[in-house]
Amino acid sequence: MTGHRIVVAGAVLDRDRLLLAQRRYPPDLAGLWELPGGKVEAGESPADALRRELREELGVTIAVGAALRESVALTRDLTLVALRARIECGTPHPAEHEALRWVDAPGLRLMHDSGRLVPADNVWVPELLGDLGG
Ligand code: 9L3
Ligand code: MG
Repeated sequence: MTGHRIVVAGAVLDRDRLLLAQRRYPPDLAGLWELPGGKVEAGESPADALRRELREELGVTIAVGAALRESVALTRDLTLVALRARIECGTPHPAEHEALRWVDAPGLRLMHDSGRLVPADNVWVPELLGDLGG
């Protein structure tokens, strides 16, 4: 487990909508849409890391909720997890992403079916569609 890192992503939900963010890097992911987030630092819980990342990336304060069921092995020593979140304070603006977009269930299905999501994030789509009532 030495050197194992967790990447945490936020399923930011507002009623029947989910927030997606368009990546700028690396080149193979640029232009694709993701649940925003980043790497958990030493001494942080995944929830702490998500609060920090979404403050840095979107300028919002969030309340963290339940984890999504699936996790994804990105590499041998990098695991991706997702936590539900709700914005408590602020309006999201893309400090590090190309753009942000709120999608409802049909919008999320369209993004998935047209291959516009970051591949790792596809695993969460069925559960998120359930959350969005779709
Ligand atoms: N990643 C995949 N899906 C996501 C997030 C937030 C991150 N929803 C992958 C992309 C990078 C790695 O995790 O390979 C680290 O993410 P970041 O720190 O570049 O956002
Ligand atoms: Mg990030």
